[in-house]
Amino acid sequence: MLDAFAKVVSQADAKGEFLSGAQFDALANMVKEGNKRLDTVNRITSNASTIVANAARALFEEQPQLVQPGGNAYTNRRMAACLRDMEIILRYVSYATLAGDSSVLDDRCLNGLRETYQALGVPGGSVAAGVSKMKDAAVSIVNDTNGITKGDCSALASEVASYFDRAASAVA
Ligand code: PEB
Repeated sequence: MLDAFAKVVSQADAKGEFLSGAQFDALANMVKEGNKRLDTVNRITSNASTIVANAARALFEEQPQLVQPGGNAYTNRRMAACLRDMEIILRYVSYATLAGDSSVLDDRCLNGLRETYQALGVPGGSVAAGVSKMKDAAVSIVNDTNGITKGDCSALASEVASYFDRAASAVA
Protein backbone atom coordinates (compact mmCIF):
# COMPACT_ATOMS: atom_id res chain seq x y z
CA MET A 1 0.00 0.00 0.00
CA LEU A 2 1.45 3.28 -1.17
CA ASP A 3 0.53 6.93 -0.92
CA ALA A 4 1.53 9.54 -3.47
CA PHE A 5 4.81 10.20 -1.63
CA ALA A 6 5.83 6.57 -1.13
CA LYS A 7 4.92 5.88 -4.77
CA VAL A 8 7.32 8.54 -6.03
CA VAL A 9 10.04 7.32 -3.67
CA SER A 10 9.69 3.76 -4.90
CA GLN A 11 9.70 4.85 -8.55
CA ALA A 12 12.82 6.99 -8.05
CA ASP A 13 14.58 4.31 -6.03
CA ALA A 14 13.86 1.68 -8.69
CA LYS A 15 15.90 3.85 -11.06
CA GLY A 16 18.49 4.81 -8.42
CA GLU A 17 17.74 8.47 -9.00
CA PHE A 18 16.84 11.54 -7.00
CA LEU A 19 13.30 12.86 -7.42
CA SER A 20 12.73 14.52 -10.78
CA GLY A 21 11.56 18.12 -10.97
CA ALA A 22 8.18 16.99 -12.21
CA GLN A 23 7.78 14.50 -9.37
CA PHE A 24 8.76 17.14 -6.86
CA ASP A 25 6.37 19.72 -8.33
CA ALA A 26 3.46 17.29 -8.28
CA LEU A 27 4.04 16.50 -4.60
CA ALA A 28 4.54 20.18 -3.71
CA ASN A 29 1.21 20.93 -5.37
CA MET A 30 -0.42 18.10 -3.47
CA VAL A 31 0.78 19.62 -0.20
CA LYS A 32 -0.33 23.10 -1.23
CA GLU A 33 -3.81 21.79 -2.09
CA GLY A 34 -3.88 19.43 0.88
CA ASN A 35 -6.81 21.02 2.69
CA LYS A 36 -9.05 20.44 -0.31
CA ARG A 37 -8.12 16.78 -0.26
CA LEU A 38 -8.89 16.46 3.44
CA ASP A 39 -12.21 18.27 2.98
CA THR A 40 -13.04 15.95 0.11
CA VAL A 41 -12.34 12.84 2.16
CA ASN A 42 -14.26 14.30 5.07
CA ARG A 43 -17.29 15.01 2.91
CA ILE A 44 -17.34 11.54 1.39
CA THR A 45 -16.84 9.98 4.82
CA SER A 46 -19.56 11.94 6.55
CA ASN A 47 -22.05 11.30 3.73
CA ALA A 48 -21.15 7.64 3.25
CA SER A 49 -24.44 6.12 4.35
CA THR A 50 -26.45 8.53 2.20
CA ILE A 51 -24.23 7.84 -0.80
CA VAL A 52 -24.62 4.07 -0.39
CA ALA A 53 -28.36 4.11 0.33
CA ASN A 54 -29.24 6.41 -2.58
CA ALA A 55 -27.03 4.55 -5.03
CA ALA A 56 -28.52 1.21 -3.99
CA ARG A 57 -32.07 2.54 -4.24
CA ALA A 58 -31.37 3.88 -7.74
CA LEU A 59 -29.73 0.59 -8.75
CA PHE A 60 -32.73 -1.47 -7.61
CA GLU A 61 -35.10 0.90 -9.40
CA GLU A 62 -33.14 0.43 -12.60
CA GLN A 63 -32.59 -3.32 -12.16
CA PRO A 64 -35.65 -4.51 -10.18
CA GLN A 65 -34.84 -8.15 -10.94
CA LEU A 66 -32.06 -7.90 -8.32
CA VAL A 67 -34.60 -7.60 -5.51
CA GLN A 68 -37.14 -10.07 -6.90
CA PRO A 69 -37.14 -13.76 -5.94
CA GLY A 70 -33.99 -15.34 -7.37
CA GLY A 71 -32.28 -11.93 -7.61
CA ASN A 72 -28.87 -11.26 -6.15
CA ALA A 73 -30.14 -8.83 -3.54
CA TYR A 74 -33.28 -10.84 -2.72
CA THR A 75 -33.56 -11.85 0.96
CA ASN A 76 -32.33 -9.62 3.73
CA ARG A 77 -29.06 -11.50 3.88
CA ARG A 78 -28.15 -10.76 0.28
CA MET A 79 -29.45 -7.20 0.49
CA ALA A 80 -27.26 -6.65 3.55
CA ALA A 81 -24.26 -8.18 1.75
CA CYS A 82 -24.87 -5.89 -1.22
CA LEU A 83 -25.12 -2.71 0.86
CA ARG A 84 -22.05 -3.80 2.79
CA ASP A 85 -20.09 -4.38 -0.43
CA MET A 86 -20.98 -0.93 -1.72
CA GLU A 87 -19.91 0.58 1.58
CA ILE A 88 -16.60 -1.32 1.49
CA ILE A 89 -15.87 -0.05 -2.01
CA LEU A 90 -16.73 3.52 -1.01
CA ARG A 91 -14.51 3.22 2.06
CA TYR A 92 -11.52 2.15 -0.05
CA VAL A 93 -12.20 4.95 -2.53
CA SER A 94 -12.06 7.35 0.42
CA TYR A 95 -8.71 5.87 1.52
CA ALA A 96 -7.31 6.14 -2.01
CA THR A 97 -8.44 9.76 -2.15
CA LEU A 98 -6.66 10.51 1.11
CA ALA A 99 -3.51 8.73 -0.06
CA GLY A 100 -3.64 10.29 -3.52
CA ASP A 101 -2.91 6.84 -4.92
CA SER A 102 -5.05 3.88 -5.92
CA SER A 103 -2.86 1.12 -4.51
CA VAL A 104 -4.79 0.69 -1.26
CA LEU A 105 -7.98 0.30 -3.29
CA ASP A 106 -6.32 -2.08 -5.76
CA ASP A 107 -4.52 -4.29 -3.25
CA ARG A 108 -7.05 -4.52 -0.45
CA CYS A 109 -10.38 -4.29 -2.23
CA LEU A 110 -10.31 -4.86 -5.99
CA ASN A 111 -7.70 -7.58 -6.24
CA GLY A 112 -9.63 -10.79 -6.96
CA LEU A 113 -13.03 -9.15 -6.56
CA ARG A 114 -14.18 -10.02 -10.08
CA GLU A 115 -13.38 -13.70 -9.45
CA THR A 116 -15.15 -13.52 -6.07
CA TYR A 117 -18.31 -12.21 -7.73
CA GLN A 118 -18.07 -14.80 -10.48
CA ALA A 119 -17.81 -17.55 -7.88
CA LEU A 120 -20.76 -16.15 -5.94
CA GLY A 121 -22.88 -15.64 -9.03
CA VAL A 122 -23.19 -11.91 -8.28
CA PRO A 123 -23.46 -9.92 -11.54
CA GLY A 124 -20.34 -7.73 -11.79
CA GLY A 125 -22.03 -5.39 -14.25
CA SER A 126 -24.69 -4.60 -11.64
CA VAL A 127 -22.06 -3.93 -9.00
CA ALA A 128 -20.32 -1.61 -11.50
CA ALA A 129 -23.62 0.21 -12.09
CA GLY A 130 -24.01 0.72 -8.33
CA VAL A 131 -20.44 1.99 -8.07
CA SER A 132 -21.06 4.44 -10.87
CA LYS A 133 -24.11 5.79 -9.03
CA MET A 134 -21.97 6.26 -5.93
CA LYS A 135 -19.48 8.12 -8.11
CA ASP A 136 -22.11 10.59 -9.30
CA ALA A 137 -23.31 11.21 -5.76
CA ALA A 138 -19.81 11.57 -4.31
CA VAL A 139 -18.60 13.90 -7.06
CA SER A 140 -21.60 16.16 -6.67
CA ILE A 141 -21.05 16.29 -2.89
CA VAL A 142 -17.38 17.11 -3.47
CA ASN A 143 -18.32 19.85 -5.94
CA ASP A 144 -21.00 21.38 -3.72
CA THR A 145 -19.80 24.92 -3.07
CA ASN A 146 -22.50 25.68 -0.54
CA GLY A 147 -21.14 27.20 2.66
CA ILE A 148 -17.46 26.83 1.84
CA THR A 149 -14.68 29.02 0.47
CA LYS A 150 -15.02 28.66 -3.28
CA GLY A 151 -12.05 27.25 -5.11
CA ASP A 152 -11.16 25.00 -8.00
CA CYS A 153 -11.74 21.39 -7.03
CA SER A 154 -11.94 20.01 -10.56
CA ALA A 155 -8.67 18.10 -10.35
CA LEU A 156 -9.71 16.44 -7.08
CA ALA A 157 -13.20 15.68 -8.37
CA SER A 158 -11.78 13.93 -11.41
CA GLU A 159 -9.27 12.06 -9.26
CA VAL A 160 -12.13 10.84 -7.04
CA ALA A 161 -14.12 9.89 -10.15
CA SER A 162 -11.14 7.92 -11.45
CA TYR A 163 -11.06 5.73 -8.31
CA PHE A 164 -14.74 4.88 -8.74
CA ASP A 165 -14.14 4.15 -12.44
CA ARG A 166 -11.28 1.88 -11.46
CA ALA A 167 -13.53 -0.02 -9.05
CA ALA A 168 -16.33 -0.29 -11.61
CA SER A 169 -14.06 -1.59 -14.36
CA ALA A 170 -12.43 -4.07 -11.98
CA VAL A 171 -15.75 -5.90 -11.57
CA ALA A 172 -17.73 -5.12 -14.73
C1 PEB B 1 -16.82 -9.00 -1.41
N1 PEB B 1 -19.13 -9.97 -1.35
C2 PEB B 1 -19.76 -11.11 -0.93
C3 PEB B 1 -18.78 -12.02 -0.39
C4 PEB B 1 -17.56 -11.35 -0.49
C5 PEB B 1 -17.82 -10.09 -1.07
C6 PEB B 1 -16.19 -11.89 -0.06
C7 PEB B 1 -19.01 -13.42 0.11
C8 PEB B 1 -19.06 -13.52 1.62
C9 PEB B 1 -20.23 -12.81 2.20
O1 PEB B 1 -21.38 -13.04 1.76
O2 PEB B 1 -20.02 -11.98 3.08
N2 PEB B 1 -15.90 -8.66 0.82
C10 PEB B 1 -16.61 -8.02 -0.27
C11 PEB B 1 -15.66 -6.94 -0.67
C12 PEB B 1 -14.51 -7.05 0.06
C13 PEB B 1 -14.69 -8.15 1.00
C14 PEB B 1 -15.98 -5.91 -1.70
C15 PEB B 1 -13.33 -6.20 -0.07
C16 PEB B 1 -12.35 -6.10 0.85
O3 PEB B 1 -13.87 -8.54 1.86
N3 PEB B 1 -25.74 -8.21 -4.80
C17 PEB B 1 -26.45 -7.50 -5.73
C18 PEB B 1 -25.73 -6.31 -6.16
C19 PEB B 1 -24.44 -6.37 -5.36
C20 PEB B 1 -24.54 -7.63 -4.55
C21 PEB B 1 -25.50 -6.32 -7.65
C22 PEB B 1 -23.98 -3.89 -5.36
O4 PEB B 1 -27.57 -7.82 -6.18
C23 PEB B 1 -23.54 -8.08 -3.73
C24 PEB B 1 -24.25 -5.13 -4.49
N4 PEB B 1 -22.13 -9.55 -2.41
C25 PEB B 1 -23.35 -9.28 -2.93
C26 PEB B 1 -24.24 -10.30 -2.53
C27 PEB B 1 -23.51 -11.21 -1.78
C28 PEB B 1 -22.17 -10.74 -1.71
C29 PEB B 1 -21.15 -11.41 -1.01
C30 PEB B 1 -25.70 -10.41 -2.82
C31 PEB B 1 -24.02 -12.50 -1.17
C32 PEB B 1 -23.99 -13.57 -2.23
C33 PEB B 1 -24.63 -14.85 -1.74
O5 PEB B 1 -24.23 -15.34 -0.66
O6 PEB B 1 -25.52 -15.31 -2.43
